[in-house]
Amino acid sequence: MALTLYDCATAPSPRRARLLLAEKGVAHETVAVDLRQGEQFSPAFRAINPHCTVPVLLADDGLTLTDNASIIAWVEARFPEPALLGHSPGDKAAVAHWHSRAEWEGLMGVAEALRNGSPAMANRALPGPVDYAQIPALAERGRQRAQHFFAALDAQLAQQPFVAGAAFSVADITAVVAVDFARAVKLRPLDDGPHLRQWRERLAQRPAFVADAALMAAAARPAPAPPSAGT
Ligand SMILES: N[C@@H](CCC(=O)N[C@@H](CS)C(=O)NCC(=O)O)C(=O)O
Repeated sequence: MALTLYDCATAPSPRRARLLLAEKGVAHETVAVDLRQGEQFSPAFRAINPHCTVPVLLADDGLTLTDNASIIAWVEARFPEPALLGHSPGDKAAVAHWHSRAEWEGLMGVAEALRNGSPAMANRALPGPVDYAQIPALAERGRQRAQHFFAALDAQLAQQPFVAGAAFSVADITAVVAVDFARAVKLRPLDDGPHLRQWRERLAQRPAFVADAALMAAAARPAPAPPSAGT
């Protein structure tokens, strides 16, 4: 089965799907969607995902998954090992709890702060095909929610090596995406969280994260200048 991930190397949500596929070792093609140029609103992309967001995962049998929730559920069912949603009932519950918090308090807190505070996101307070006006008070509330989550995460990581227990899971993926995304609103959770910092350093050594860091660094580099005549 051939899979295609619609991705954007500079955005947090598709990074979750990218890390999931890399941790599972699932081969796939990648199509880059340039969110800064508004490619998500093009007729061609709307035909794939009318919600105008990435990630999207397509399979050549016609399966189209247009958000992380469905991508995670399908990838775990189709490629069960390594299990990233937990093995035992207790593990699954712990992963569900921390994954939901990482998404809702961490990632959404940072997104709320950025999307309601950045002049570049005026009228784009929520992703998707509908424009929503910013609510400036949500920018500060989002920062507070994210900060409280990062403090809780640091306390959690003082007890165990990974966010939801002894094993790496999707909770680690979403939590680390939130931690790294916090830079966008000038939060530095690693400075105040020694356990968070050690966990982040351990994750950085995983092959999936090494590859991902290289990809993001390449995306952040300015495009090389075209060769000038005579050189
Ligand atoms: N619920 C979606 C959210 C996806 C999402 O918000 N993606 C952002 C990138 S981080 C996007 O596509 N934004 C397009 C826009 O802002 O117009 C998921 O997690 O899959």
